[in-house]
Amino acid sequence: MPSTSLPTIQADDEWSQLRAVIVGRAANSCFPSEPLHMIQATMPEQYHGHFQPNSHFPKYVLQKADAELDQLANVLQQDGIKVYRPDDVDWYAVGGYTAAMPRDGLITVGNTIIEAPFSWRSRKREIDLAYSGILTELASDGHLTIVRAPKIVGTDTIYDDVGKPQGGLVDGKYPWAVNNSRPAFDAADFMRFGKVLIGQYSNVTNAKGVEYLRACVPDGYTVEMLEVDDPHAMHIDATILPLKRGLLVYNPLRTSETALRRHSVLHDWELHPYPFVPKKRDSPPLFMTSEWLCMNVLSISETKVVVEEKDVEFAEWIRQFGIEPILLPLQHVHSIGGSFHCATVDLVRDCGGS
Ligand code: ABU
Repeated sequence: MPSTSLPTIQADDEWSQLRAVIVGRAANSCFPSEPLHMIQATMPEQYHGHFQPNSHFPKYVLQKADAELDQLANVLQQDGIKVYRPDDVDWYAVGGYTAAMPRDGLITVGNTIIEAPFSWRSRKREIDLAYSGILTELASDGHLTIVRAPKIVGTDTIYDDVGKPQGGLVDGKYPWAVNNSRPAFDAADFMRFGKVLIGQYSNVTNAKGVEYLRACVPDGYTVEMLEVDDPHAMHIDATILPLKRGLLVYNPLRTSETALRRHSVLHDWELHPYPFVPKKRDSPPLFMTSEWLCMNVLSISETKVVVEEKDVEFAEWIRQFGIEPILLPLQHVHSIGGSFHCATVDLVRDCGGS
């Protein structure tokens, strides 16, 4: 039964029954233009040449991606979930990227929606341009706090030596593509486990960004950082996947049970490494991500999860945990940068007792 009224904004985890959600839009998306060293650090090598100023994704990708997102929105609405869609933006005209990946820019923590202080210059206006309408509408909920990202006045200092190739090991570690001169994070570098958020440092999330997030979350919430072994790290949502309370799947190429057990909230959880290496797909091209996107699912509840229809191996594997996979197409959205988790922001979940 489609629902019309919005319950109070509140989401504390990734798995409780979903009641309201933002579903992104693909129209007019452009390849993000960032300094070469950032593209080298985060994007698949064979596609580096695409990341130029004002370079659209192929038209067929955007058209099919929007059809996929519309279908997702319809399926969720038919399940009684209230769906919000961003405004249309001409990303070419504004030198921006997309409205298809709202998870990167917004995170609901309890009754607070926090806007990410993006490191990418191509994303600085993304929330203003595409989501102001939604945020204004939601602000009429008297219980909601919206924390907008600080505006940068003058030169952004987040990149060192712009234009100069960077890379190579420093003290045995790969340096991240951003420095720590101002707070920066992408919201998709964090997952919610009740009153605890678990995140990762990455090529887009720095130490000041984590401190800033700690200052933004409501009282009683804490932010912990997971040890991840991934020089290309950008977003944690193909590295860990809490499928339901007490059960987490992880990408064993990026993190480990030892690292996860350091977080007391996971102390008594079942932790399962995904045992297969997902198959690579070239068509449509995965311009911006790895094949581990199969883990980037959207949970409707602790027993129902939306999975990409070609990820049959993953879908069958999660059935053993009592989870019913809902198979939907999203491969053209994958081309733009993410799957169901990236393409959505949950606004309301029934999280009592998380
Ligand atoms: N936000 C998508 C992450 C994809 C990946 O880690 O490969």
